[in-house]
Amino acid sequence: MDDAQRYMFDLQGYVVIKNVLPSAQVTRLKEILDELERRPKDELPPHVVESKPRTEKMLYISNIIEAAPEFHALIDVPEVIDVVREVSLGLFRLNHTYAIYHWKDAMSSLHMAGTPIHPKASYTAKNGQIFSLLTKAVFPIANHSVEDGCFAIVPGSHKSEFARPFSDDPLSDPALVPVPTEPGDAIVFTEATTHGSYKNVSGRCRQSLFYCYSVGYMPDWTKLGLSFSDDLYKQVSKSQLEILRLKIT
Ligand SMILES: O=C(O)CCC(=O)C(=O)O
Repeated sequence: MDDAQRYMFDLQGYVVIKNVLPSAQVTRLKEILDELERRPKDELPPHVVESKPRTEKMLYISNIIEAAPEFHALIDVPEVIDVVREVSLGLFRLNHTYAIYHWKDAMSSLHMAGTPIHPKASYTAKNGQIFSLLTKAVFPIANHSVEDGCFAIVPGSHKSEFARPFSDDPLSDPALVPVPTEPGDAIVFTEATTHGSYKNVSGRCRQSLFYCYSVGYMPDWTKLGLSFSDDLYKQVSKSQLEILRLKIT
């Protein structure tokens, strides 16, 4: 990270990195997401699961990385890894991945905060160093304007000393700010920050990919079926494998 990124990440809990994916790559990822959206639940590729019931507002697909080799390239986007490496003190792994489709009226509820401390998503900054137990990269693939119900965050809430006095409804929190972005950008944030989304009022489908990097010794989050298959470990490059690997030694 450069000095400005480090300052912003610590102050706000996130940074936006512009243009990390070329448009041809985004177009291809969108084609695959569109195709997956049309498939019945039981015809998804192996290891890819609709782990929350699909509603008319939202579709959540776990292990999206297993859907096609095109998703492997997002494991080690250099600008993202640069942030993740620093805020994980060099000891990190890609822990899980998923995709979310948000249709009209969809909204992601608010969750996480500096208080209470979450055992899998805490944040510390001390003596010029940052340690974030879980750090996520959001890759907007389609429609991330405020009207589309873009990602939203309460800047600084990863350091809050007081529990959030508002409900999990994003509309209830006066400190929530939208983070509109373009396909090809990345938002990298510490999971300890209170986050969710705005409401999709445009009716355009917002598509997002989430690549979630934990401290290196944290096992896969098997909740919501989030885990890597042996097949994936065989398909990725050596350096990507090093990013996926559980660092128990
Ligand atoms: O809608 C969003 O971008 C937020 C999703 C989210 O908070 C999550 O998956 O944990």
